[in-house]
Formats: sequence, C-alpha cells, structure tokens
Amino acid sequence: MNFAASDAVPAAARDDDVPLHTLKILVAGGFGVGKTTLVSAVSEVRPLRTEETLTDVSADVDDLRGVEGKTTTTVAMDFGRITFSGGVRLYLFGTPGQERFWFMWDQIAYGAVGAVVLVDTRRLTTSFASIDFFEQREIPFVIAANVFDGARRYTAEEIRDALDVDPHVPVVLCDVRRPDVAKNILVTLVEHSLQQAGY
Ligand SMILES: Nc1nc2c(ncn2[C@@H]2O[C@H](COP(=O)(O)OP(=O)(O)OP(=O)(O)O)[C@@H](O)[C@H]2O)c(=O)[nH]1
Ligand SMILES: [Mg+2]
Repeated sequence: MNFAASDAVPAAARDDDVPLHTLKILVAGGFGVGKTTLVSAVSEVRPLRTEETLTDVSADVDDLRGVEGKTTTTVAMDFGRITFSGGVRLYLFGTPGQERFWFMWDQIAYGAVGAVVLVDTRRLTTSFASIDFFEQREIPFVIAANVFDGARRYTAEEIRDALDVDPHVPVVLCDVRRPDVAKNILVTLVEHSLQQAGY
C-alpha cells in the first residue's frame, strides 16, 4: 500500500469509488506533549476535544513542571479523522496525558493498529508509561519528539538511546503544530504498522 503525506485530501474531494481502508490510530504520550495539537493539526473534520481548565485544585494532583504555561488539559480523549487518496482513512484517538486518567487507556486502545508516542525532550520520563503500554501489548508505535521552543536539541539516535526503544522503532523529530509534519508522522506509523504485520 503506497501513499504519501502530500496525498492527504479532504473527504469531499475523494473519488467515492475507491474502497476505504479504515484504521484506528492512537496518539499518546505524557502530559502536555502535544497530543491534542497533533490531532487538531491534521483532522479533516472538526476535532472532538475534551479540554478542561487546569485549576488550582488540580495543581496538587497534576505535575505541571516544565509546562507551567499550560491552562487546559484533555480529560477524556481527542478524536479526529484524516483520509489519504488511495483509500486509507485514519481515525485518530488522542489519549489523556495525566496519570489520573490512565485507567481509560485500555478502552481507548481497543482495536488500534498503531500509535504515535509523542515525547517532550525536556520531560522524557512523562512518556515512559505510554511506551511500556504499547510494548507490553505489542502494538506498533513510532516516537515523535516535539522540538519545543528553547529546548536543547538532540538527535533521533540520542532520543532512541535515552528512551531505550528497539532499533526497529522509528524515531522522528517534529513540530506537530505543522500539519504537513504531523501527516508525515502518521504515514511513517502506518508504514511501520503494516511492516510489523508482515505486509
Ligand atoms: N514549540 C512547540 N510547541 C508545541 C508543539 N506541540 C504542541 N505544542 C504546544 O504545547 C502545548 C501543549 O499541547 P497539547 O496539545 O495541549 O498537549 P497534550 O499532550 O494534548 O496535553 P494533555 O492533554 O494535557 O496531556 C500547546 O500550547 C501547544 O501549542 C511543538 O511541536 N512545538
Ligand atoms: Mg490533550
């Protein structure tokens, strides 16, 4: 199956004769790493977001170190959709990042063919739980390291070593606020998932 990020087209412009292959994809990672941003950047439908304001009450519960400027957080999930020409449609499910919502992950992950694990290189440990989750369930994943403003730059290999992920797991550096970049990550993930499944 061959498709490229530049092939992403609005649903309305698709040739309706092309059969659709629908795939469920997860967008995971720690608190404040950019999951909602990625889903919103690429979705061809108005993304479903479940943002709530971070309050003083949650300050004792949520670890805001490194993301002090954050004012809202995802409390259930994000949902979006993207269709590529050639008939591949991805349903994107963004997981909630904070520990107090991890109990939902199994339900959200049900039937997923792969996951994007976003990491913030200033706070790598916040994404460890996501990596463990997908490794244990043998769900293929790619690591997407968001290059946040002011953060020290690392190479993909340095990030791979720091996260201790297998050599076959793709690691990419990105800015998921850019739709073209975010689409490329999804293409990388689908290709990786197909390869892992033996296609
Ligand atoms: N510089 C930079 N900022 C980013 C990038 N991705 C996201 N951001 C910013 O980081 C902040 C947090 O992004 P969110 O998308 O809310 O993060 P999240 O992972 O959904 O957060 P939770 O749902 O609370 O876990 C937002 O202000 C984004 O604009 C990136 O690639 N580069
Ligand atoms: Mg979010």
